[in-house]
Amino acid sequence: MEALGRHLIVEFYNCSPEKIDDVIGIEKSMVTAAKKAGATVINSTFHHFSPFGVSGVVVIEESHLSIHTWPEYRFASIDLFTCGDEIDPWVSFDYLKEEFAAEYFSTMELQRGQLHHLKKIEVKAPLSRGLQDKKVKYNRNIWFTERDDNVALSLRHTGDRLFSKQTPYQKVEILDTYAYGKVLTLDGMIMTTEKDEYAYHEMIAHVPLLTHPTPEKVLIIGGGDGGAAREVLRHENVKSVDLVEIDEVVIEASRKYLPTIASAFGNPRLNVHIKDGIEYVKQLRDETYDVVIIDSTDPVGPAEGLFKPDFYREVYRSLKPDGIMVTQSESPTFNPPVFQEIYRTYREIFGLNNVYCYLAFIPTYPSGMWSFSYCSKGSVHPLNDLDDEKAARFTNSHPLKYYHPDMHRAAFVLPTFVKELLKYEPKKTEVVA
Ligand code: SPD
Repeated sequence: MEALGRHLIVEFYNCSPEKIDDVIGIEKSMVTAAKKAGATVINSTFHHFSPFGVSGVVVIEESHLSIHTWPEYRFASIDLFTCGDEIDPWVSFDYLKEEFAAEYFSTMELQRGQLHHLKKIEVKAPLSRGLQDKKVKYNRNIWFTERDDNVALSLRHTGDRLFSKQTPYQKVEILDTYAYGKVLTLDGMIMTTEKDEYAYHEMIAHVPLLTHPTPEKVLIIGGGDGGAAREVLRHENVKSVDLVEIDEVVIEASRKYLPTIASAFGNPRLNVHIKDGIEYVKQLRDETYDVVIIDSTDPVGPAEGLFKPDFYREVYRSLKPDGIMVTQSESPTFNPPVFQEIYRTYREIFGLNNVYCYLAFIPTYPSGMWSFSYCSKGSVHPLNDLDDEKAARFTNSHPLKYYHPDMHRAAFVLPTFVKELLKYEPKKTEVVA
């Protein structure tokens, strides 16, 4: 060879869109491609971007292999740069062409470090305490990223997908992350993680259940991971919980991979209905429930209808006269217009003075600051009706990690900017029904 290395610049067209959007599969293929070519893998770093696309690099002792994919164009752009006579980048090329099911391609081969331009000098190796003799450990660095146009949150994971299924409603996945344990994602959005789920589930459940005087019948819309049901069922006065989840795969995956969150399934007080929550509430008799909890996903995809006024009117109707509805109401920091619109809708239905906002800190949700709404049909007040002693007794007799009566009260103390957002009243023409 007349150069230090060879560099193939590869364009793969008409690839399988699924394959080139699968960060875990791509990392495996790129690492295998490197090994097949005879290279020694040192490190791999791969990121998936929502909604689509993967970027990644495999660092090899003999240079690198890198990839950037555009599943929406069925296109993958790949660099295969190898040094030394023993490594053949064309072996990697052939393998990857098959792996990504590329229908056609273009390539260009460059000679890197052309020898006739180079003059070798003696470089003294630094003192190294013998480390250079140790076998380099291959270090995988694979990242899940939830991102919108301007903000992203990335979690490093093991690179082994525990569960992945495209259902008629959404893509349900479970990954094993280093910082937050197992994570449930729906369409690439984090729903819950083993390490921080308690904040969300304790706050969505105990705030209404410890202010309602006699919460016996509870409805949960969504919440297929089971975390909200687990918390609700800690209350002994609750006689029955109806959990209405549209996608049974969410329950299946959670039961199998998130058993500590899904521990309520199988409880005789829990009735699971695999149904669309919107249809479920329409057929309810008036004044059925004491507490309704809306544990939905974000207002995109299957949960979109759970953010519409018609749905809340039905929920209102299904509440007993002193009933309470609590919802996850998105982030005031991440998405202020959506947050404002949600509260405007609730006030229209429950009345201006019967809707309260409270906050909790959930590190893996966009911005970390998450809001819940507390909407009272009658006069049950989230603070005036909290019996601190009873709440303290409850807190002390369960292994809670977030909720306690002071936290309950503190959660309703809002930062100035949130108070300002809640003053918003759109002009009639702006109202999106
Ligand atoms: N952006 C994430 C919002 C998710 C709200 N629901 C989560 C379900 C947990 N039980």
